[in-house]
Amino acid sequence: MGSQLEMAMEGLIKVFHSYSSKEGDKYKLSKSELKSLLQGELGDIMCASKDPLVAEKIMADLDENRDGEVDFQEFVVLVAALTVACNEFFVERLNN
Ligand SMILES: [Ca+2]
Ligand SMILES: [Ca+2]
Repeated sequence: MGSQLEMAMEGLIKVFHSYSSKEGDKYKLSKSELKSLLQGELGDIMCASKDPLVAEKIMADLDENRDGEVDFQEFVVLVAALTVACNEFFVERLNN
């Protein structure tokens, strides 16, 4: 039995691979794989954004090495940024 953090990390890895293995390179998210991950796993955040091109923008931001796909290392940058944003929201609510 892992700790809560270990289970969270394992969950992150599992989610990434369940989407990245659908087509092409098994270890990278293509644009359509990234889109279905965002819609399937981050639906609330995606709905909050009214921008129809948000997936394209996220893709362009994340793809550091410009190979047209998002690998795990690039993906965790997104998760870390979103987690920081959620934490700020959480802390704000605690203090009010
Ligand atoms: Ca893939
Ligand atoms: Ca890339």
